[in-house]
Amino acid sequence: MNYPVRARTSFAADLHAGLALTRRSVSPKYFYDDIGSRLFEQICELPEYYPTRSELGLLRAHAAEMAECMGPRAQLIEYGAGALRKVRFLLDRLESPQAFVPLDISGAHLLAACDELQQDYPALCIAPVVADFTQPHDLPPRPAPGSGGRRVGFFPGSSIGNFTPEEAQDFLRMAAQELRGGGLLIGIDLIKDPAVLHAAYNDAAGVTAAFNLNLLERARRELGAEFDADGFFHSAFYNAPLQRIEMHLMSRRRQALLLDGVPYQFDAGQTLHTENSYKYSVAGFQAQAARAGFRPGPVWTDEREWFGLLWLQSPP
Ligand code: AVJ
Repeated sequence: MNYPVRARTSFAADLHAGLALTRRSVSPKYFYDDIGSRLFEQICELPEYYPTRSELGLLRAHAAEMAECMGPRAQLIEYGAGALRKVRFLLDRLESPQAFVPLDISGAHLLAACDELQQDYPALCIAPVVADFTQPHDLPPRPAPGSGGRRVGFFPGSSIGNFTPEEAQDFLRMAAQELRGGGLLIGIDLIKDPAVLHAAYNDAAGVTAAFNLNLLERARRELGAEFDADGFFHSAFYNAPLQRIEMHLMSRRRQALLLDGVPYQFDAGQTLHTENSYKYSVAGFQAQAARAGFRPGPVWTDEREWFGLLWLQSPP
């Protein structure tokens, strides 16, 4: 795709490229500047947003069984580390882990979270890697064959839901290779009543709307984008055939958004697609993981079967 302005950042470049598409879209990774990250933390506390609470409940209740799957002396890799809150449930149950290796694209946040974790786990060897885990990345060497430990992965939060089925397959293939001889514990949001999904992404307090709209506000702050503050609104709905929540920023009227002097015309009702959040069935996800080389193992779900944590074994 060709656009007339030399972009200053990948955000600028990706936003230009996404705005030039017939179906305008931008990656949800651009939600997470400081303000967006704080808004996401607030989303996790919302009464309507069940995934975080459901997953924490599963970890609280079953971390010992999950740690059992991972085995003694594990080298634990976490994909997309965030605040490192959830992994504590595993660390509390793992038998003599060799190392904890959190991967995250945001170096400052990752290192701050590691400092905090180290204070509570002084004996733990923490080896953070600043990297985009969807791209080729370095890891510390695998546990030595005689050490009795395996390399295992943790990918909580149903973050895989942001990936298209093709991207999810690429990630699972990469992980199955990287974790061969060990396995992966992964959180997925399950298919459920669309009314429950709708409420989770259209909360009454409007935090998800603010989170979505922050993407444009960020473009204004960082890139000097020009548009009417009230010209766009939050739109989130369940696309049942594609089994995903879609979030969009919808234009209220015919207007132009100006980025680096380039006018992008929006008609009334036209949208910028900002996020997909795919929902899975346990069996459907296990089948996809099997195609990537994993052997499905134990599954933990809450009573309502709204969220799942799945153990996927990766053969040597
Ligand atoms: C962080 C991708 C798991 O898809 O539910 C929450 C992000 N977007 N509310 C999700 C999100 C709107 C979240 N993930």
